[in-house]
Amino acid sequence: MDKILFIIPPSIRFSDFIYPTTNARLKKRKGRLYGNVLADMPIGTMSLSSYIKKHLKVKTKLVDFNILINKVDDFKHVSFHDFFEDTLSKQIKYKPTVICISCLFSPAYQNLLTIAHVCKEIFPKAHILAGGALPTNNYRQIYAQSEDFTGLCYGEGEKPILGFLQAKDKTRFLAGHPSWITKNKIKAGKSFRFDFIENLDEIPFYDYGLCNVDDYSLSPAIIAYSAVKEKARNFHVMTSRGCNFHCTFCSSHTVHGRRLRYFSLERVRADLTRLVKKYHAHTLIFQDDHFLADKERALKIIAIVKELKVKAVFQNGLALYTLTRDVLEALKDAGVNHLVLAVESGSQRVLTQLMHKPLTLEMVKRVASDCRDLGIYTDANLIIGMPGETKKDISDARRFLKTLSINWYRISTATPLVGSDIYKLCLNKNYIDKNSFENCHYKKAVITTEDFTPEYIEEMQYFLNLELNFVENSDYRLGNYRDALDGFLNAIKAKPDHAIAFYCASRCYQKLGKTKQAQIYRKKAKEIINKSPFWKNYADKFKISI
Ligand code: B12
Repeated sequence: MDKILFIIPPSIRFSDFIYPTTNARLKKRKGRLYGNVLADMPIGTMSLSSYIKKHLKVKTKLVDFNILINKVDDFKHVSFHDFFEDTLSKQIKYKPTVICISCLFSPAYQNLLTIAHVCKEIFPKAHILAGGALPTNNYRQIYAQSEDFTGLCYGEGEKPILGFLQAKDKTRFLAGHPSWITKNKIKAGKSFRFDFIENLDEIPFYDYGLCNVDDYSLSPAIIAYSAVKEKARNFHVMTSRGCNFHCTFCSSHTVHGRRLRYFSLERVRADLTRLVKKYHAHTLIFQDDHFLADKERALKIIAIVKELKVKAVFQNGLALYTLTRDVLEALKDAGVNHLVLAVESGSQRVLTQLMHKPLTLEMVKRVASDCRDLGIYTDANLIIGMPGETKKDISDARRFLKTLSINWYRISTATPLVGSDIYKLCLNKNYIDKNSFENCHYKKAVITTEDFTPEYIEEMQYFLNLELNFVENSDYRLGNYRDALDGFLNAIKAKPDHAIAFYCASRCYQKLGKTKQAQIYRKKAKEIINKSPFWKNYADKFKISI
């Protein structure tokens, strides 16, 4: 019987973990600061495990290094290599015959290679396989740098991995299967194809048993959702695969294709019910790339959520053109009071010509005001620094975004993900260094064009954050001083020297009639601005004089 060990590499580079930058969500442990890693339940791995178990008698185990590094209070290892070796040789009493590394994120690239190497030394007889967005797109580079892999999977892995496990002659099977990438096939100039499951119902209920549920409330992405107070017992679900849009910054289609495939509604009902009734889920976190692709189906799923009286979060940002008033009302009615909106840019030219999004600024305005009207809190995702974007585009976007009633903006720098259209464009135009893909985590700008430098984009990213979320905060503008204040106090919690947040909080206290508090916060803002050239610079830029 095969013993399979699933491994998720840390999705952060060692240097960023040990020496985190200020915008990389710092986390305090025993007084030290480490890079914070988001760790959601790994749906791909849980799906592979349940699919294999449906067909074969195997044992499976998961080591999710994101969870392990989040749990450590004081990281004593000198490198991730040392940490992987220690964990896999001493702490995990499991001798696998097949090791499956799942690597979705670009910054995990070196960790993938290191883990494979450590595994080869500790378990020399085991087959080492890998799949996910990185192996699918970077297989040439991986094989150029590593001798440790038996095979890399192109796209989704359920059918390829089952075939591999069933095969008596593994080498022959790998040679003949279109989704398995091997060194020999690359040398022979072969190309690779997806081997998808068309009817997703063939995949059994995900193997949630691989995960310790409590571990996944340590740092899931919903920590950032102010409207979801209960962060424990959240379960990640995905009711469809694929996305039919052509957003130039996305790489998801390289793994899942553009055609949508679905779980049937009966299956969705059965799985969600099981999660709520048997697993006591408080929150269901939908990870679908395009949940609203089929509106009727989406409305039925929302009705199931309502029936189950469970919280639902749509983490990936819902496509605005599908958020008609009736959909928003159904979401609100089902208890959804916080949405992430995939606005991406406030410039029509950037949206249409550079991002290829079928979205108009009128739609953005309408959805933002409908949400405000219905009492749904909105976070909008924005990307700045797309190849081709000009300084004028950024200032047009600013002007428009300041008129919206979005509660909070999450501003990222454009990142050329491997497999995305902008990656190819940036390489062709020499806008990026070919090895910079490992830095692609939306916190750091890496693109240089005729119009801007990465430094300019990072500066604008922070400036826009201060302008849209603080100085020109929509809740403040609309007289919701209590809500605005909550946002500013949260910012102070995360960054205790945030002079602009102190200043904005003082304005709210003043409006709320709490003059004493207003004075205290104003005084604090003044102290910080006088002490810190960093904050003095921003105070000057926003013409704040105290
Ligand atoms: C959920 C999700 C997250 C979760 C985390 C997921 C997790 N497990 O921890 C959260 C919300 C935290 C997240 C955050 C981010 N994400 Co994200 N995320 C996703 C999303 C939407 C779904 C992932 C998923 O569950 N897929 C469904 C399962 C079924 O697919 P899968 O995991 O790929 O697994 C299948 C195959 O890959 C393959 N496979 C996988 N492993 C293996 C192993 C073997 C051996 C084999 C044979 C096969 C195999 O088979 C699996 C089953 O079919 C994907 C897009 C997508 N649709 O995949 C983006 C995606 C992975 N994210 C992406 C990005 C960029 C980010 C962010 C940087 C975004 C940001 N603005 O900050 C952050 C950074 C996260 C971090 N490093 O800390 C990119 C990654 C591209 C890249 N090269 O880096 C993707 C591809 C989306 C995109 N825009 O292109 N993300």
